[in-house]
Amino acid sequence: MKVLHTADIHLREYQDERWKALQELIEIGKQNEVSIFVICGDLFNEGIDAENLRPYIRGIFSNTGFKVLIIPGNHDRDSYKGGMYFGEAVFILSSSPFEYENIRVVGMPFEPIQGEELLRKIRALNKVLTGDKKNILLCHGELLDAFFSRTDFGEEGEGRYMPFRLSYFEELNIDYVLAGHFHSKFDVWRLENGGYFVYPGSPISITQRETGQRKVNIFEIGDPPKEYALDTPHFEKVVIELDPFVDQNPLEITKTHFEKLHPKAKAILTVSGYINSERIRTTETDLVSEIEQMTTGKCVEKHYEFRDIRRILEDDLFKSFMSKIRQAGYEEDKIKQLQDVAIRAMMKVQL
Ligand SMILES: [Mn+2]
Repeated sequence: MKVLHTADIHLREYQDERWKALQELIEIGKQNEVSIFVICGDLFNEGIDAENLRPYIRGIFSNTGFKVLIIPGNHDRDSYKGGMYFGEAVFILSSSPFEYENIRVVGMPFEPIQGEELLRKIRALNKVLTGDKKNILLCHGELLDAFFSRTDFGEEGEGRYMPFRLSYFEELNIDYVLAGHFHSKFDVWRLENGGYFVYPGSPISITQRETGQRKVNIFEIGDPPKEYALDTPHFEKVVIELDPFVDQNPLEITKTHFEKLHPKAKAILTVSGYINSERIRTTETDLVSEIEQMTTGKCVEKHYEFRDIRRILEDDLFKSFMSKIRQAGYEEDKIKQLQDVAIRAMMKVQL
């Protein structure tokens, strides 16, 4: 039996990029013939979004061939109150178990609790999680064992969100802890009893901090969690360091970088290093406008940090320094390093 596990989608509007990402996940679930489709919190960005989207949600979660299990996250914990109906195949999970063939799934909806109180809540699941089935726990919060910053969880504010440790699950008869709240990337830990703790990362970039191709977890019950790469919109850092001694044109170098970019990726572009305008016959201004033209619509942010150091490179003092370095027979790496030091020193004096 196969499970698709996704984290924070933060839906806001019908038919926007995030909505389309959810549709794509549903298609992937169908193609992979999963039996269970799990959303570990923050399906909605806010309560009001759930209110507006609920009728459409019923539609896309119908006739899929799989059950949809959802737990509330810190952003959408109010979205499910009052017996809201999300469709006949959709189950909003809490500590009462959802049983299906040889698996049992329980959920820990987000609550602002921590420490002893949280630990007691987890340990109490012991009564439910008996060894006759494969046990899965869904949760939404911060894993303290990992050295993440708060921004990895897509949160700006202070305070901890349902912080747990791997050791909290030690005495549980648990095979998989499927988690949400962590946006950055797919990551897996082993539990002491042999089970797995998994964050799949957000299936679409929510903020510019979530860079790289997005993933979900699609796994066979009994097997390890497995990342599945998505073709959803995401941000990608593109860092280009220009070397004034390399023959390739900076524009060509930039082009090569952008050809490698995923079609759904938006770049956070940084162009640093140095150019020799004399040699490439392009000024700083012209190069920037050429890059702008070539990357139209492909960047969300651009940082132009490169500098034209033609004057330094043409300077007799610099030239004689470099020829001495070359004569000394250093390794190529060392030459580059010394050259960089010389350029920096001369920039301080000249510019
Ligand atoms: Mn979130």
